[in-house]
Amino acid sequence: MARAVPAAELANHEGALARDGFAIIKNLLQDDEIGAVRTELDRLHAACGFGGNEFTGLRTKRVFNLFAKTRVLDPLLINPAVLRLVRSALGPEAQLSIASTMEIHGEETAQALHQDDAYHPSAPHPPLVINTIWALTDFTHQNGATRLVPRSHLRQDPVDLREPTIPAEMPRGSVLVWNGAVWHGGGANRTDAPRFGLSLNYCCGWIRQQENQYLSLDPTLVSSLPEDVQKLLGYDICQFVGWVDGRHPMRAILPEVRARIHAGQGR
Ligand SMILES: O=C(O)CCC(=O)C(=O)O
Repeated sequence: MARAVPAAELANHEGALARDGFAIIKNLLQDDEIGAVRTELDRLHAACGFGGNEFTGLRTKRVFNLFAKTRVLDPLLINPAVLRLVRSALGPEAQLSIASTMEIHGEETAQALHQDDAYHPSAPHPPLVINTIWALTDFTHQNGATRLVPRSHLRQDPVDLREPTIPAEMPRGSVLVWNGAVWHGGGANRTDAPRFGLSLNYCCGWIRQQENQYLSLDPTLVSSLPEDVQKLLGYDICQFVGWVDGRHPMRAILPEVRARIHAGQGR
């Protein structure tokens, strides 16, 4: 079971996320939970090569579409402490945008600073994306901890890409939560051991998800998941956005309803 974070600690993190653009919740996962997640992600990494360019990382391994491939991450997706921070910024209808691993191997160079909500045309703007990276190894300056420019989500102009950053150092089992408008990047790994991060990136419920969860996930699989997981994967209505032929997406996902809709017979 993940650590239950006391209310006062959570309130501090919420303040830091709004003020500095990021917060670190330390030691959320116990060793056995980290072990279970790592076993599963290592299995998925077995067939995975390094990235194809400097941005994705010539010495970095990434696996995407994780919720189609394993159930071991469901408890992390709905972790109450993380969701409290995510929802404090994005509102109650926040959803997953993209899930991926980021395993930075030795000799990787620092990734260019960037924003995760760079598609928005102006700055500063209300929070649209809250990203998280779960540390499945310790994160240190030496091994490539995510680097951030604090408070850069409040700026109007892009940062100088050589601007000083701070490394999000944290023990394994911790999670870094940051506003997608904060300039950040993966760090250089100057050690012999990989730095393993799991990124669960959330966005407002009315924004298009970075990873298309409707085509990425099999409808039969989605129907079998708990309701809170379905909703976070985007199978929900956000105000008046997300209907399927006048129905809630979870009604329309039923095979007989899908068949009628696709046959043009509607609901
Ligand atoms: O691996 C990290 O620490 C962050 C990577 C990142 O920001 C990205 O790939 O967009």
